[in-house]
Amino acid sequence: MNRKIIGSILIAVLLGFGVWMFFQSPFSGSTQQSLPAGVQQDGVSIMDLETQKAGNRPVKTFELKAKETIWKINESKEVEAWTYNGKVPGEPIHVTEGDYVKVRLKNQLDVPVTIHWHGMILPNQMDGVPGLTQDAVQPGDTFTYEFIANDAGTYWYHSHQHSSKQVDKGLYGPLVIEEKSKKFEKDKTFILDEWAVNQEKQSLSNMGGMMMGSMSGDGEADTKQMYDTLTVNGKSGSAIQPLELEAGETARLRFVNAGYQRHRLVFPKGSMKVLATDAEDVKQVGESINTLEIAPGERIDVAYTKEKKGLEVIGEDPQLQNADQMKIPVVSNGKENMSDGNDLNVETASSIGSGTSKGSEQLLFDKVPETDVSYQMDLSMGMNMGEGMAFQINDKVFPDTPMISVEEGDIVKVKIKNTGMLNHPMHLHGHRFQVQSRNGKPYDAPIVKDLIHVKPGETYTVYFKADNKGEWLFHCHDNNHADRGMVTIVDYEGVYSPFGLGGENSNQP
Ligand SMILES: [Cu+2]
Repeated sequence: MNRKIIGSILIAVLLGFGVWMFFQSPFSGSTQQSLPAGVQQDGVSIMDLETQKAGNRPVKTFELKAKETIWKINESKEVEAWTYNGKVPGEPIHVTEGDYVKVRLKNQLDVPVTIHWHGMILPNQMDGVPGLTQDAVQPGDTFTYEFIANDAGTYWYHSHQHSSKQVDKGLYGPLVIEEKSKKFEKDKTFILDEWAVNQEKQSLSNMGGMMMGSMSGDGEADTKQMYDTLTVNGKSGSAIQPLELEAGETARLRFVNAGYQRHRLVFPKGSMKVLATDAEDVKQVGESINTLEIAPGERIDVAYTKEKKGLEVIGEDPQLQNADQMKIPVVSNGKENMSDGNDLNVETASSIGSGTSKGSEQLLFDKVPETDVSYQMDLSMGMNMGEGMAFQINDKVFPDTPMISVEEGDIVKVKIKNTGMLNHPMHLHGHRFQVQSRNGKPYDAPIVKDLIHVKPGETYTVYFKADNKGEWLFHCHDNNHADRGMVTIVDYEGVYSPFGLGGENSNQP
């Protein structure tokens, strides 16, 4: 072979490698990349699907300004946060069941943002997913979200643009839909999160080797290395605002995990009952637990009774990293001694409620339904040349992951299996699913949710009805994983999305 030919082969190989690298990086810069073919063809645009109308419902209007804020986490820690209305969590949105909600988003940041209404069953074009249900809202622009607050419960909202960064920086807030007649006079929401304050947030690009070396087996190796500070409603340690309750008084406490790490909250024994998970009421089975495990993106409501006078504490399981930073003091008259938050003792976990075994009061299906569509979802980890770790669905990264193709009215079965080493809280937009079995063992009492925490080695079978036409994401809510590929789309036949990834709007779902 002469030199010329060898040279040409070399160039061809390098070019091929370059092209391959290009396609390995789904979200790089302003490169326009196509959604899977089925999403952008056939039938009606999702923008022409029916939206909701206020009619004679009470209209509740809010304005959320996305802006940068220096946020004080406690006396010694502050961060450059991105916020809705200058605080972390963002402006609370509290409405009553049946209200018509209008939220005007004004973007005062210098990056594009959106708002996704996590857990809400709403029209597709209000779902806030850039590149799929809208274009990202550009700096200086506004966008108005409108929907009916149909189903009482605990929800939250967050940006769905480059979420691994934007939600991490504080772009989230609570959305609470109250029942028309409230069951509890006291009602408080606590949003849990974690931050990288004293360290640069590490990238999963260079974490692979390190992580393998320190696998702790709890599926949290990556987040534990990435973050050093835990917060409750944006505050850490002794800066966390106490909950005020009289002895004997019961309150509804709504917990939301806005972070990417699972948390385990311990309550005084016998003080707590779970009321709802992901806005669905659960059965009261008399099982006594004093510990709640909350997955990233998940919501759990409890009824908590302060048993005694004096100080009580609800806090992170002391066995978990940085648990001291996540303690909610419960006080009666504010005179309790808690000058040093570190003196607050958290009881030990005696029994762990996973939130998935109690069963929902209202089921989607009375018995295991006949299915029209079956989808096997294998969650795995891999490496991408030059990109570091990849998080895959059926060995592919988004947007190359196989879609869940449905027709309106279909009953869809999804079997989710985690073959990797990290936890994956899988969240479905615009629908709720019924979790029917875990590791092949059917639940006596199935549970209805929109997020299921699938740990290494676990398999869950869930069912949902395709009754909300559109293009919807089904993805891991550890957005660091979603960012690296663990995303797919529930694609309805007969509709298409007129939007696209990247492009001049830098859409990055
Ligand atoms: Cu994940």
